[in-house]
Amino acid sequence: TTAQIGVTGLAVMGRNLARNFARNGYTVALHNRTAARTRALVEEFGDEGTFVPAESAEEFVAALERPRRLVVMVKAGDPTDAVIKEFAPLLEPGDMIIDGGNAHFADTRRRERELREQGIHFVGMGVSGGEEGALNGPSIMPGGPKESYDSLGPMLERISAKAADGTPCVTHVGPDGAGHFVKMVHNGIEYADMQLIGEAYQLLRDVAGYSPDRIAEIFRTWNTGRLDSYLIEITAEVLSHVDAATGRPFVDVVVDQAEQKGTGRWTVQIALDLGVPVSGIAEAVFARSLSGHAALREASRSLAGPKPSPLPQSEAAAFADRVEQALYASKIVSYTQGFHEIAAGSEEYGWDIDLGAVSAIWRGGCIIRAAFLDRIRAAYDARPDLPSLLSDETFAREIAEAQDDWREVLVAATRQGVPTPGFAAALAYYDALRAERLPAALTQGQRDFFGAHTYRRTDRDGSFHTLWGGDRTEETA
Ligand code: NBP
Repeated sequence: TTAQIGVTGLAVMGRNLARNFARNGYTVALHNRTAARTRALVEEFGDEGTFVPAESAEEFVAALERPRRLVVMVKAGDPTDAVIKEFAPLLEPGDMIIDGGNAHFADTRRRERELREQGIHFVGMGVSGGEEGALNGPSIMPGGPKESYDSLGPMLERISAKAADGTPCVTHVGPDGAGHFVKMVHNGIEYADMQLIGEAYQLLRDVAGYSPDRIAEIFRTWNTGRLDSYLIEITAEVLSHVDAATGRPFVDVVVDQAEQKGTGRWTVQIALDLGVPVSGIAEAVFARSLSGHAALREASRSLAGPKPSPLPQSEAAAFADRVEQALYASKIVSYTQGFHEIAAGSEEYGWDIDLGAVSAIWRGGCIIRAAFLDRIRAAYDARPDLPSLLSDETFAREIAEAQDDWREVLVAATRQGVPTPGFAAALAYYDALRAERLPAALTQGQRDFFGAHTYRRTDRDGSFHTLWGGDRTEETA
């Protein structure tokens, strides 16, 4: 039997992706460094479709129809290079290596360049949706040579998630590292979404004085409105879960130190390199790292703060409505920042990424899937050169309607000492963009004072320097 596609790396993601291909009628070659995993897959799920298990790399490659489509689902980093090194010599021009791991896009660019010399098409493919998505339909973000998408695309469209309107959640994102870049920013936005939800929860708990169970109900209600999304839905599930061992709310027995695997951090690192302000995403990454500094937090516990004073219950419901406004407005800002980063990456690397298409493929399958993404797509469809999501009339109007509540929520948070770095960073970004004048003018003056770095004037062209140490006359630089 010849297989239409092969998957090497059969841990949770690879195994489920292989099953997804097989369930959709494709013959799937299977390979894993440790052959026991390959055998286990066939034993457990062999009846789901047609699998061709292979023990050696040679056997695996020989099982694939040409041009070969070889999906790599191993741990990102050195293992990916090891696998490429093992398989590339066995492949022929026109064959494809499809890396579905969470690779750094710079690694993908390097690998694509190296393999291109050999005529091998390297497709860096972002996959989102976790193990459940891999099995039942993920959101897929493939990059690499456009021609590889001609034969690979239809297969990915079959196995991908479908948006509510039936469109497959996959598109050719752009050349070389474009797919992994977009997956990276997806994860950065996911961090921000989760942080904002976390802050909303904490405010409802500490300021509104609600129990986790009551907050779960509020999230369920929100999930029927404009915040309708996978993350809001699972938040309600987690908050209403009761720990079997203690009978307490599950959220109260979990250690409050958040972990991370690195894609959020990359989003911020790359944003710094590109000079894109992603302050909301950065605060989300920092909030996770702060939570993990156990000793520092322990040592800081006695620092002064306001006395806890939850609102009278008669005011709690109105406050919850305000939190919804703050959450929604902050979410618009996070996505504005994330899409700005994608636009900047696309510009820097010449990827020509269609931002509307990116929002469209995030509507289903992935962790940030949400009704909201339809609106973003509509905004970019209406105006592909939209300089910022905040310049879209609908989003601008919604924020205008939310902003009083957003500010009130931050006032309450500040007064009661509830940390809300995500809400606050989002509002500061919004206000900075709105500002007629920024203190950056003063910064320029300081820089010119201590370093003769020069400044520009509002009333004339050119660069200027003031003789600060002398008679303070101005000269043209
Ligand atoms: P892991 O990231 O845990 O990787 C385990 C797999 O890598 C096994 O098949 C293992 O083979 C193989 N492997 C390693 Br480790 N080193 C190898 C080497 N030197 N040569 C060959 N194979 C090697 O698996 P996962 O959680 O299924 O994730 C797979 C990829 O998908 C990762 O890049 C991950 O970042 C990405 N991803 C994961 C999720 C998720 O929700 N988990 C979501 C989206 C993307 P062995 O069996 O012989 O040890």
